[in-house]
Amino acid sequence: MKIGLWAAALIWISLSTGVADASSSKQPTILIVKKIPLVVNGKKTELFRIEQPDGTWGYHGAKGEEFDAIVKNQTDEPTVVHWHGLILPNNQDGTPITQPLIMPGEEYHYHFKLEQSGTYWMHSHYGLQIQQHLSAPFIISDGEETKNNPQDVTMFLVDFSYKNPERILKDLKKGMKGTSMKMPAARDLNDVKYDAYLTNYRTLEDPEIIRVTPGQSVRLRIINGAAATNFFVSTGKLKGEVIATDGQSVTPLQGTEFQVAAAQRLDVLVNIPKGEGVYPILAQGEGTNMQTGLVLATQNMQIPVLSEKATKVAGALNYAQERQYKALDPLQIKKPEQTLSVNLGGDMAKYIWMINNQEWPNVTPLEITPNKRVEIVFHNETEMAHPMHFHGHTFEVTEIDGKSLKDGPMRDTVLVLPHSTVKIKFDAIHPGNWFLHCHLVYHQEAGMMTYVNYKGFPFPKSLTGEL
Ligand SMILES: [Cu+2]
Repeated sequence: MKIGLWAAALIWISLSTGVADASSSKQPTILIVKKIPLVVNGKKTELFRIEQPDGTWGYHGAKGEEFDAIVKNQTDEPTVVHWHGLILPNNQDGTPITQPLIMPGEEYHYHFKLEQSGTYWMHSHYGLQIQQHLSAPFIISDGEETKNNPQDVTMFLVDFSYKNPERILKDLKKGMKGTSMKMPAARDLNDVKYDAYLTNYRTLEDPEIIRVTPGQSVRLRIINGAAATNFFVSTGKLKGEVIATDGQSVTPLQGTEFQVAAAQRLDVLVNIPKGEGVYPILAQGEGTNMQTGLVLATQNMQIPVLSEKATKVAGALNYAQERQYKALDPLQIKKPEQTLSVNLGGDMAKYIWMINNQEWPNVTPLEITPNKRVEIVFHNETEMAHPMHFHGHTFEVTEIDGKSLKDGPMRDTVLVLPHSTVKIKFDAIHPGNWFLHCHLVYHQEAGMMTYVNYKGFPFPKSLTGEL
């Protein structure tokens, strides 16, 4: 009897440690923020990188899983890492209004459930660090991908300058327009004259080569992580099919050239034809002849020399594609119960950018009522396009310049062209204080940022002086 109890106790102990092991065996993922040396077109430089201890760049998870990660700041600057496009509790958003900064040598623990699937990204929400690649992919699978088993290829686009970003901003404020001395043109596509564009940290001089199989399909997860550049992405000889905008499924839209504004993502399916072949996927900055990209190639193909200069200068992004996207899972039909006006203004000569005539951080938050259908009307009074990002929500693009879209795309970042009006709607079901800002980092830093406060939710401590 005694032995029996003893044995039972042993069994119970081993069972309970077993259970304890199971729950604690999944250690938090470590995401290290560090600086890495890099050679861009023959010249040494340094950029940030976010990677796991085994070198995995960014994060790959599955819908429904817990994201449990410790961000370790191994740089000599404060930072804070934002999970762009994710639905999450407000205190997990990774911004200076939702948490303290992560100081050099310190770490911060994030923990939330992955509610969505699709292509997202992470990036610094502090200063101009996004210009120096403090960013990485955040890919969430939903299990459906395996159906047709497309090969997954991430294409992370950034703009690059050897110049320090603080210097770039100073020069912009002096009216120097990047490295050239010309005065601002009436309508401007680019504030900054970049030295290169990178795809997955590489230029076209030494692009990433992805080996593909004839007859196989490839899912390009295109992430525009640029600080201040909108891109046209060309699939060249391959017919492409957009299947998601900002991680949200759309009715497949076919084409070979796709627009992707700063901070937006596009998932594009391409089919590799039978037989051997080389298929460069190129991204050209609007208003420039500069391009970047990667190369899909079958096993035995040699890679041709690719030029960083396109044959002609690209024009400006427009609404042609935006009007065609149809969300597969739009919001339920409901009249807006609250409408917010968001006027985008500024003074190009002084390089001041504003929302409703206010410059961050001197802003009155936009207040919304919980559980209401909310509409935001963006009106751009300036000569530049602004990719407007709203944190912690996905919204439906419902109207462009007075023309309504039926089942418009679901997004977290919408491009608002000069002198145009764009309407979006969403359900106010994620209480908190959520940033709303232009994703061109120099506009954001020069004032074009505010936040949305859910009525009754305490204001950010970092703004009320309590932190
Ligand atoms: Cu802007």
